[in-house]
Amino acid sequence: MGQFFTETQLRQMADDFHVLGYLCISAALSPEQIARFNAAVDRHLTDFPGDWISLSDSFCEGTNVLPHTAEFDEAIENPRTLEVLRAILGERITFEEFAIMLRNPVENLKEVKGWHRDLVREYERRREIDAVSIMFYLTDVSETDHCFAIVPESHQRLIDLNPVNVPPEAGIDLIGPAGTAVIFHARAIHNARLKRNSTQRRTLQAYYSSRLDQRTNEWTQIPPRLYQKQDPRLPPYFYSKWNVTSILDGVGRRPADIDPQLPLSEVIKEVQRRGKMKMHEQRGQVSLMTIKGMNDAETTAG
Ligand SMILES: O=C(O)CCC(=O)C(=O)O
Repeated sequence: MGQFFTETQLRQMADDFHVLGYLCISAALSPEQIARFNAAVDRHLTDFPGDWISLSDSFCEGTNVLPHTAEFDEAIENPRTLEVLRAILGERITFEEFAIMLRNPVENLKEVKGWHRDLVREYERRREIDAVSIMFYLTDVSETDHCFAIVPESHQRLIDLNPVNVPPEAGIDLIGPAGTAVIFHARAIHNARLKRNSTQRRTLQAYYSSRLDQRTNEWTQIPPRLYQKQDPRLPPYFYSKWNVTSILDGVGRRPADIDPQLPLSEVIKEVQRRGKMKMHEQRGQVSLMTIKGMNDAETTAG
């Protein structure tokens, strides 16, 4: 018996997740948590402008925020959703990464970043993708707001689906009020569907896995405050990967040929550009020039 859900409910949620590749949890955050996280985002925008990366007209992301603030630890450890994540990933669940995402109102809806799988962009390496993400909505996401869209079952039954062949209008929009959480498999094909009259959408996003020997990315530092924490309510290996140096070869890793002096924001943009190129090269229909002109991207494991 969990604290928030019964064993039967947890098993059902885990089963649904394994079949569909995603799960929506309503009221995953209380109104008080939503207000507090929104205030923390406002503070972070003011106090740490250097943590924010603008990746497209709509998309602004706060990366590697944990060394600067403890205000989002509660999202990573949120008891209600951690119970579900434990049912999905088991007791070897480890924290991987965290980011704040802002999706701003935008004129150009074509800048949508496109259907993709997270972590690794090469289609033939899709089976290496083995992580689970949670996205908390800090603002209402209605029919007319930019939303997270997903192709159900594309992590498993439809694993042979290539994101570059998924039509723009495919998939389903996951809308819901502030406080909703979406848990999705990083291998499931997903996208940001941009809407013309959207208000600013704010989300917090974290990734978890059950691998102890490899991290999904090197952008999120896990500070001593977290890895030294002694909290019996947390899973035993939760922050154990703070010093793991083996990083999955993908969009979470600094390429060896990149200038070591390049700021993190530029490294992430370049990694995303290359990831996008790899994804489209496989289709062989998009010229190098076109790809170079694409300025939209995504960061976390995404
Ligand atoms: O902004 C969104 O809804 C899409 C997020 C995304 O693509 C990702 O998490 O990889």
